[in-house]
Amino acid sequence: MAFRWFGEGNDTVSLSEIRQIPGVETIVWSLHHKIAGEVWEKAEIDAAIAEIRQVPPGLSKALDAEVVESVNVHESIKLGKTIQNLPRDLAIENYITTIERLGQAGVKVICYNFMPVFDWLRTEMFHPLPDGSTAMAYNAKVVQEMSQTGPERMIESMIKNSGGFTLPGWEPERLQNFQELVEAYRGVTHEDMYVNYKYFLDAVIPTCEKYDVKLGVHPDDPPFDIFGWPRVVSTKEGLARVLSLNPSPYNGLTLCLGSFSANPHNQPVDAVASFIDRIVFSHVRNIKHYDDWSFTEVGHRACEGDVDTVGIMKVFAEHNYSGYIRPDHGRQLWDENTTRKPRPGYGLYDRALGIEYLLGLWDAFHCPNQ
Ligand code: DNO
Repeated sequence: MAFRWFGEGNDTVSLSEIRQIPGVETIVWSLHHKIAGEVWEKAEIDAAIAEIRQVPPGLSKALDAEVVESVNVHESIKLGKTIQNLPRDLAIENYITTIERLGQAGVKVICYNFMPVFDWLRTEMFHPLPDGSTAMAYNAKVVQEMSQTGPERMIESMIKNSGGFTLPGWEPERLQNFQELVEAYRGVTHEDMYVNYKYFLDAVIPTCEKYDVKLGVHPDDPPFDIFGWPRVVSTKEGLARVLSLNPSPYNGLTLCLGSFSANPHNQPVDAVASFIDRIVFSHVRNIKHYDDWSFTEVGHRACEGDVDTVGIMKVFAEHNYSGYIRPDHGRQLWDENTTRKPRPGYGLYDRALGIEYLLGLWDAFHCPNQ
């Protein structure tokens, strides 16, 4: 069981608090100041891992640093050409060096995504729920309207609603030459994206095998095309296709069930069962759909929303799944929006509650001796 932490000074949750959540063994971390395409320096990696692994005097529970989320893929790789002055092959070379260094430092899984231009997106970060808590939400009408008036409004909206944090995937440097990206994606098809994706995987997977680091692609969030840009990791067929682009077990999935389920046609329990051997990391959470493909995030319990988190954990437990799982996007509870002011979706309380729910299901369904 893992817990995402954004680093000292970049997160309102502390490592000491995470250490006290029963069952958490691994921290999901990243060098959040690194922009896509940049090489991660060995000294920075070692310092980040040492900080996570350090056990305070008098305590004995250690935390690992085996999962990185994310090493972002530069747009030149997705587009198969030089973008923002970075040639694709140089971006890939830098990615390979980063994999090597992370592997040497003991990292086992790297999560990444292959979404064009924008990473995950929501239209509301603090949407009020009926019980007084807040959660992130996606209003399809708002996005539809922005498609007409200009997607750059999405950048303003994400930044304005971020609670003062730089949100992962929404770093200003990444979106600096936004118009160049918009031009570059004009006419790019889903098929083009798969061709470029295969080129990337074939180049990096041998290094993953050599250094024993598994790559896990995060599904598009939300899993459908937005602003006319081709998203290729959105459906069961899309996930299967990505896995078939390179058959190595090191080409895996970060199956985020909340993201995947935002397309109401997707079947999360079936996806876990179908891809279990290639899921290297999973995010388990819940959302509630509205009939126009809008959704709100909700608590992790199955009956709170439309994602069968019980069925999901049953499949993981019955298969004696040995990859990493983390809770995801909690609600903001117990006045934490005013007292602790967390990153949207990444407060302490609801993710801790979520973990205990997921572990309860795991313990109920898991038969280690079978
Ligand atoms: C947001 C996250 C994303 C995710 C990346 C994976 O909360 O789900 O930022 O980490 O898309 O590369």
